[in-house]
Amino acid sequence: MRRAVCPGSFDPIHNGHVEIIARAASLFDEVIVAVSTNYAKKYRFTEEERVAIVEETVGGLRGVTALPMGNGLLADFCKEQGAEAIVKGLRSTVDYAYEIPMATMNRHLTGVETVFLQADTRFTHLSSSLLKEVQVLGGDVTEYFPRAVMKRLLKK
Ligand code: COD
Repeated sequence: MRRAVCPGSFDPIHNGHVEIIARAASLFDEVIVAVSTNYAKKYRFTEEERVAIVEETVGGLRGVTALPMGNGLLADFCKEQGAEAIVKGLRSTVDYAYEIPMATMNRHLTGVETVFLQADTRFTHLSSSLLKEVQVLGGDVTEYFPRAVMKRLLKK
């Protein structure tokens, strides 16, 4: 049984995330989407809401579940969950430069490997923060969010 973790803040999950999670699900038997919370940061959605939205959006994919991760170490979470790999999406060389030290540190901490999937070109310009900003200012972001997310964003 090959198990991987897709970690992130997912505040909220967008179609770039969904695409990476779906590809991870085709490579691994089980994928845990780990919803992380840095207690020093402000979020649009609570951790509980983010987990519920992720579950509603990708919980129907084979082998995919969502779990809260709090503010603990990702490497420890992976060990606790028996995951051998972390799967992340890379949008650009900026992401690459940011991710490599974390991947190296996570491997040092518990031996967990990081697998990088290149982001689909339809989504390389997306981040949750950019999308939230555009949505709050009245821009149309419907093509970038799953329907369940759009519904909740409009309610906020
Ligand atoms: N297309 C494809 N993939 C994307 C896109 C996109 N447009 N945008 C983001 N992604 C992928 C990336 O792989 C990203 O890592 C993941 O989706 C989640 O994205 P975000 O923005 O929700 O997540 P971040 O960057 O806020 O998440 C950072 C982590 C929570 C993964 C990181 O801070 C972490 O590991 N925290 C735990 C504490 C820890 O262990 N720290 C020490 C690290 S060595």
